[in-house]
Amino acid sequence: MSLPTPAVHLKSVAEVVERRSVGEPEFMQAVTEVLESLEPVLAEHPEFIEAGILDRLVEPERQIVFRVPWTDDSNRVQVNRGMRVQFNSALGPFKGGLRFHPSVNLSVIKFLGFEQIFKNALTSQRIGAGKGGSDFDPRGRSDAEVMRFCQSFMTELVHHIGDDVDIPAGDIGVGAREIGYLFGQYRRITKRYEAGVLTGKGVGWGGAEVRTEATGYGAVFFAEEMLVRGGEGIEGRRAVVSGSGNVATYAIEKIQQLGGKALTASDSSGYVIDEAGIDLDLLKQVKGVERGRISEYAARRPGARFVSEGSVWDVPAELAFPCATQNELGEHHARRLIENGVRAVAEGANMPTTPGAVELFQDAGVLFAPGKAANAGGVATSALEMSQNAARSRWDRDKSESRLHEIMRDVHESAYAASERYGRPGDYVLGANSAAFVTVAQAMLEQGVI
Ligand code: NDP
Ligand code: 2IT
Repeated sequence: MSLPTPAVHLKSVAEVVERRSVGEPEFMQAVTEVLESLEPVLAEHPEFIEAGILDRLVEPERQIVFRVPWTDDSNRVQVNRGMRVQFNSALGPFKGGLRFHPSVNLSVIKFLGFEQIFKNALTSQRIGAGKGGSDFDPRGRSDAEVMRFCQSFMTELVHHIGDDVDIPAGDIGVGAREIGYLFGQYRRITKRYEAGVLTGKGVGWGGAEVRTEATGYGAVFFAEEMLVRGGEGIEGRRAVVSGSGNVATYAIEKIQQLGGKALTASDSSGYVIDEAGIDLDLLKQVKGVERGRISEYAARRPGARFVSEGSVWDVPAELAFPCATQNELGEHHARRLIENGVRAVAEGANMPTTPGAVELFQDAGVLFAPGKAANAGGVATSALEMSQNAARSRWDRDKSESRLHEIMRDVHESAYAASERYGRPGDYVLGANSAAFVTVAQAMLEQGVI
């Protein structure tokens, strides 16, 4: 029997995913973007077509959806939906974050889980891929409510995770506080101090140094690598950053440490522009400690302005770091950034740039780093946390950050090398997708049809 050509094969995989993904636009978007990169890879590796690698890769190994009942501070019963999508474990146990946000549904978690396969492969850390979360909205909830929610969520999730099985971590709405409550409940139910079952733990009880900072720092390291190839750098450059959570905060910190000027931060209510450069202590206080709105930053900072209309992408800058959420940077934003002379865009968030906007950047010669490469520093440092937990050891800050830096250099190098190999040097979308795919596909091939 003759094999279909790569183009025919890719089309048939896309058709199956489309048929199975009714009502899952984010998942379809993430799959389509990857499939569009793979024709030259399949031309080189017909054995991947023969083994049905892609047919299997687009279907999660397992999906768990469950009820999360809890009582609020007024003693009213609340019910949320919890889920965990265990997407692929060819390279190691399932690994990926948990997102608590009202917009969470299966399409969002599947897109994130699918992206995670490629991201985790790029880190070379021997981790498979999963993602989970809930439509629970932590905003405005007391610590006690968040704790009860996390305990209820873990009471079901405990059956599906383990340090060799599936290792969740944070994402939107899930940080050190939530990981602490989740770990406490896991420990209580299992009667085991299985430190490596969750990452992003407090540094005093098993968390890795620099895990909190790793995603944002890593995205800036990746941007620096792209710029340095062309004899440029971060120093002296104006940068726009969206978001004001974990990733955005530490992207801003690293931009400043490298001599750049981060001018903006945002949340779902609007953005602030601060021509003097964002005051990080104030940002951390307002968003991290007080869990307030970004407008409060401008209210307390002379010279800064809060803008509720438009977006950070209206602000002229040479570097752009989307660090909030998916599809937050569309074509009209891309045009504006290009008109204003943007040189590099690195995705701290997952899939923040729409496909049309990516194309505009690439056509305009703007360096563009997709999230699965640029934000891989977070999960890579999670894997370092797992190794430290397994060895009952603890690395200091310097070692942790230099290892992160090294990993981001390697991720950049392998994405660049694959972009050259498959004919479009500097196309990091092609490079990241193809390098990661070859790694996962080879492992799946060698492990048989499962
Ligand atoms: P946080 O919850 O710490 O911060 C999220 C930020 O994005 C907040 O400023 C939030 O604003 C804003 N935001 C969230 N949803 C929306 C929305 N629908 N519209 C507008 N703004 C929104 O999350 P993280 O910083 O951890 O995550 C940010 C992005 O980075 C996500 O795409 C995540 O998947 C990705 N990522 C995170 C990693 C990590 O280690 N944490 C690793 C790799 C990627 P508001 O306060 O108003 O809700
Ligand atoms: O999207 C991501 O890579 C994360 N939210 C981090 C996952 C992890 O396991 O550290």
